[in-house]
Amino acid sequence: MRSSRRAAFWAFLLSANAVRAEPILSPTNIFAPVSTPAHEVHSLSLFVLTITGGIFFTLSALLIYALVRFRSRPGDTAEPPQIFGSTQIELAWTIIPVLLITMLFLGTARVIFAVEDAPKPKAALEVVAIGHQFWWEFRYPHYNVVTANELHVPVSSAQSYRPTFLKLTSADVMHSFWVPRLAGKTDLLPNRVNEMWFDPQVVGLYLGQCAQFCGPEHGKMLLRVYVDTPAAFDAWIRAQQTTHADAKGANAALSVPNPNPVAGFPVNTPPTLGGTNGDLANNSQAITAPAGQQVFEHQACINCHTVAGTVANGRYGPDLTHLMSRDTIAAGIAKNDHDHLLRWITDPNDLKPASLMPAMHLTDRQNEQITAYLLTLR
Ligand code: HEC
Ligand SMILES: [Cu+2]
Repeated sequence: MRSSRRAAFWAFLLSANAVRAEPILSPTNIFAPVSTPAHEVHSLSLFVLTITGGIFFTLSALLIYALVRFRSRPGDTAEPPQIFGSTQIELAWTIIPVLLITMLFLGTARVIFAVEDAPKPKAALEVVAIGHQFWWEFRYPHYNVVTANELHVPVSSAQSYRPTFLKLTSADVMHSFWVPRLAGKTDLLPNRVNEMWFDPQVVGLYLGQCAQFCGPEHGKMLLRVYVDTPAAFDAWIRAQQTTHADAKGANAALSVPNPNPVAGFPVNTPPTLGGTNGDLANNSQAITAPAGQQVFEHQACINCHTVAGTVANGRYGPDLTHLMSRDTIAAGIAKNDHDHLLRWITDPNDLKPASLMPAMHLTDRQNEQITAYLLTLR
């Protein structure tokens, strides 16, 4: 056990030198950059580490030498010779640090300008990232696509250079976007738009984490960036652009049109739009997607969530239009499958205490029905 842990430790240290060594030990390994800004930050950090490490070892060696060489010996009672000033030493310990600081300054300034002032090519993909307590919203303004927590971007190879440029802002408090293998951190601030970019060169999944304490569930605000081949990315965008139909059938009249005149705040109780419905009782018992959609559209769910093409047009929580195209729910904390969805809807606090989605206190049957409906949102 101990030796295997030690082996893992050394393997971790070695990965700093063998950057391209596979497998990557951690999906957030800061020593394995795959995108230009991350490469720049990585090589700068090694440069700074070399200089500061050199200073540390030189000074430690001098200190140890002085301690050993000039230690007090038995019978040695004489005062050591008193030296008052040495122009040579004064000059040396002024000029050498100034040179070192100048090197550090120039190296850092070069990286800052290379990353911050990088021109935005015409082909660049634009994404707006909005931080929420405790999840991420991603908007693709040119494609009219909105998704949550799982960002999809195309790979940026020499043949098709397509970097991703993010505009970052926040809906509430400060957050910070950090996917170590792609780029340095960038804060998301309310009432302000920050920018960052990356050009991932390897297809794959890159993990990250909100890097600015933003409340009790900050630690469960994870980030997933999927770098797709250009073809896979286009297919993903096309799939995200489709919308769903409103609840159909006899009961549809209850949810369409939206009975509440105040946009965005439909009432939860269905209005009686005339005509009793024989099917309603039967339908409302079955654990089926249409029954689930009925329940969903008559609960407060639609005040907070959007399902494009239906009455659900809330903006407070993640867009659910293509919920099932995501691998995880609630910002990467749980697998997106039947059981976790059911647990989540029954009581979000079970999976993510202090999450800002309330437990809706529906019946078990209604929760099962809604889950059946959610599973159809592909
Ligand atoms: C008061 C607003 C609100 C209401 C009402 C609400 N939700 Fe949510 N919902 C949220 C928020 C906020 C999140 C994100 C929580 C997080 O990840 O921290 C969320 C997350 C979700 C998720 C996970 C989405 C993802 O991609 O991570 C699902 C599924 C979901 N809600 C379904 C429902 C259903 C079904 C209902 C009705 C029974 C409902 N919600 C009612 C606010 C709400
Ligand atoms: Cu956060």
